Amino acid sequence: MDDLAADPSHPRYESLLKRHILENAAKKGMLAGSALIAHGRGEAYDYLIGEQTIETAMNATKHALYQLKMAKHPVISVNGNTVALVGEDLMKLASLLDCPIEVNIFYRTPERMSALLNHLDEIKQRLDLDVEVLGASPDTRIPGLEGPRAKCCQSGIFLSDVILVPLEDGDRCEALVAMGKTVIVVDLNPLSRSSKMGSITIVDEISRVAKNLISMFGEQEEILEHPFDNEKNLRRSLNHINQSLTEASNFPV
Ligand code: PTJ
Repeated sequence: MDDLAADPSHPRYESLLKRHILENAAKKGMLAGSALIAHGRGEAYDYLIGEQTIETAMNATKHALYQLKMAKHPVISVNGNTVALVGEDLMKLASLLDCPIEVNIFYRTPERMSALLNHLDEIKQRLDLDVEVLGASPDTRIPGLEGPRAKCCQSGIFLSDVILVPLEDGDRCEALVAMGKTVIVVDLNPLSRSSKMGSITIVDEISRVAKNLISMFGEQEEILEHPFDNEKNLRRSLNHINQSLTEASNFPV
């Protein structure tokens, strides 16, 4: 990012870079009006977990990867923030999983859809990836949802048995679960409706999650505790936040 004023030696460089990437994506028409608000909320929770992949997040990530690899029809659903921040890594992950990636946005406009599809297409050409990018022509709907946010593709989201949906809206997450899918949520807020609704919730920043999924892809799988208990894992994530705050405030327990 050559036009970012901050120097890489700045202690908050990573955070400044992400904001800069989102600012540029907004200028290209890729983002929803509230995208930066959503990012800010994520940043606040990231502070609380220490801007790191905590143990519970790694546990959820391992389960998520296992489910994605075992799936008959895995799919990666992406929205504006996700394409801007980790479009490239999620395209690489889709290539490893040999699954489609579907642009499916909450605040749907034709202009945003084409900006996002063009961005992913540019990545596909540049990296020479054989990934099917869906979303341009939705041909069915997610049952139980009203309006344009229900639109999706039959061969992508609709058919999928396991779906990775970073930064998803709680309502849509609930509707996907009701369709019988294994829904993998990535959300820094362990208290959000999506986090609670998901089958596997990864309480971590999407850039770290994407890197972890890619780096663990070829590794020998560990024996995992089955089935995954999302509620318990979320409680453990909240406990991590509680403990960090207690330590930071030096409050006697
Ligand atoms: O592109 P669209 O139209 O689909 O809209 C995307 C947004 C994100 C604007 C939309 O889905 C939205 O308003 O989301 P919410 O309801 O604000 O929820 C976003 C959740 O993602 C919040 O709970 C944040 O804590 C979390 N979040 C934000 N940034 C990150 C994140 N989680 C992981 N990594 C992040 N970088």
